[in-house]
Amino acid sequence: FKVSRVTTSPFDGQKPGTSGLRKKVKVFKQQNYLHNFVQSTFNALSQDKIRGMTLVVSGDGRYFSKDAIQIIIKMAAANGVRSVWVGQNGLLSTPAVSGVVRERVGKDGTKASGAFILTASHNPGGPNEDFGIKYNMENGGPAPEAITDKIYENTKSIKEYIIAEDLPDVDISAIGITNFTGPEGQFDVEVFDSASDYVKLMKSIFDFQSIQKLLSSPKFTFCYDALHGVGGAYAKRIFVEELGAQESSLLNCVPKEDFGGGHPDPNLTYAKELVACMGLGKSDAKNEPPEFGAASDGDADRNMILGKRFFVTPSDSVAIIAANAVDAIPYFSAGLKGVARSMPTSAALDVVAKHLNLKFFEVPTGWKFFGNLMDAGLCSICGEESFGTGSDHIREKDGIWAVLAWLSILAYKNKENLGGAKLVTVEEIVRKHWATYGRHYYTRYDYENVDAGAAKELMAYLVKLQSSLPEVNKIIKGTRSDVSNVAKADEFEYKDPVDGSISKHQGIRYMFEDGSRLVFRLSGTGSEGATIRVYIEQYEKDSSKTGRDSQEALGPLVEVALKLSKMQEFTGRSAPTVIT
Ligand code: VG1
Ligand code: CO
Repeated sequence: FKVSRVTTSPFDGQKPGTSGLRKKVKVFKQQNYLHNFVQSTFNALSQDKIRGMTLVVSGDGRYFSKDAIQIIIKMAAANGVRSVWVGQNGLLSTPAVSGVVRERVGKDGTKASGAFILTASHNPGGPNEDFGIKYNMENGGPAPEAITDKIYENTKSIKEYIIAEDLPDVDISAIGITNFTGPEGQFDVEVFDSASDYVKLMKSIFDFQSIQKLLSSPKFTFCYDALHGVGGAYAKRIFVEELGAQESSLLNCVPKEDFGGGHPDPNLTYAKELVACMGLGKSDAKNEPPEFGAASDGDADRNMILGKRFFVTPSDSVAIIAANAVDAIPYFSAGLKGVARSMPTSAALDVVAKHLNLKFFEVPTGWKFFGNLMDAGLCSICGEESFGTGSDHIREKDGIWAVLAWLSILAYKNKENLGGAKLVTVEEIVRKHWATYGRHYYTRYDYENVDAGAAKELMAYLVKLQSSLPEVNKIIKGTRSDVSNVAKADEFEYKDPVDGSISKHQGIRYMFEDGSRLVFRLSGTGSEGATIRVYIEQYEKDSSKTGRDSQEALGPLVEVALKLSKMQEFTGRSAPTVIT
């Protein structure tokens, strides 16, 4: 093949957000739009990193992925990459990509040193929906801000990109290696099975035998919903073939380019089928719901955990996994190095860390901040309130890992019960956890697609208000006398304990005297308008009061949050679009 230089000019707004660049497919389909971003990424990495490297390119299989993969292969060839690794049909979950970068050994002992992940995660897919792309580094984790800032700078001044235009399209549906020769020598594309490496990794972490005993026991019933995301490419292999679950326990496990027209976000609003199957919400299910249910998002890095008629908040989930990991999961049997959560995530994990005397970190939203801690051996388990849970086995959050972690805990607690005794349920595990550690009532209100200007004004108003506590407390007392005073407020700023880098403007926090918290931030993953997120949290230590309905318990704080932020005045919205 030849290398062609193509003249181009910059596009506005190619700034990677919380997790890469996400835009409408129509935007990505503009001539040179994807090319500019890919070249800007190559230019942000050092030349000697790219020359001869092995690059992973795959994603959740959403609409436009196949075209994008061919474009990136041609650009990689021209930029001096030695090999491109592609999951069959372009499918690799985000956690699987991270695992492949870290663990997979190719022919002649080659290892990958970077990846383009093609996904807009939980955002819908299809010709009128979203596409996304992000770059991960040689540790398997998302590029740090220093790199994403550089990429963005490059997109603003790009004048040309290079591409092997005459390279034929590679058949990514067939496993195998295709060789090419370019001006600088060999280039090849290897298509490999999307699941094998990931399955192997999971088997090295969990005790599959004990999970298998649980899953194949007639007393235990199970349901997993991939929401037509890439999780489906792993579910059958892991849950059915390896662990003996019934095939009928898998819902929506055929990956689709448009996720069946749905919103592949595993929460109580969007995972409707699973929610009904588990007997939650307005369900008229005739059958007895399964003991355990779970869902993952488009790229299978998020998870939702449900018990029979019972929802486990993601903030509780990570705390409960951390509290039980050493006993229930072989990978952690030597102990945890530390735990971490994102700032808006509830403090349930903090309490566990304190009890177990573990190192603890609070980082800004987005997985990239956990990676440094893990690379430095400071953190084993971490999570976010946004249905993200994971560990240092990779450098991304991991939906199926979280499901296996819960199954491990259930298997451990029920070791003796599979014969005759009643099974310990998900709900009982959670309630017992609350009784031991106290409960963090938690909810998040999302105001999606609000006017970007109005959202900015609201945030600016809150930043200003935050600096005057007497003013804040006057508003609170005028709204609800039963809500305690704010003791401290700030705009969250993070100093990475490993490399000392500083991330500013990471959300506004109001911390109350009784341990309650209100957090406001703008989403960095949307593709249109702005999304305001309000995070509401209240701690209850008294074990006689940990059984209340969460929305009811949080009612007064919610009222205060809306009043403090003048939500309706700024946005015109009287209600959020999604509550989780
Ligand atoms: C959201 C979540 C954040 C998560 C990010 C990526 O970001 O709040 O916790 O890490 O999505 O998840 P934001 O900026 O919109 O609040 V995923 O599954 O979209 O890669
Ligand atoms: Co995701």
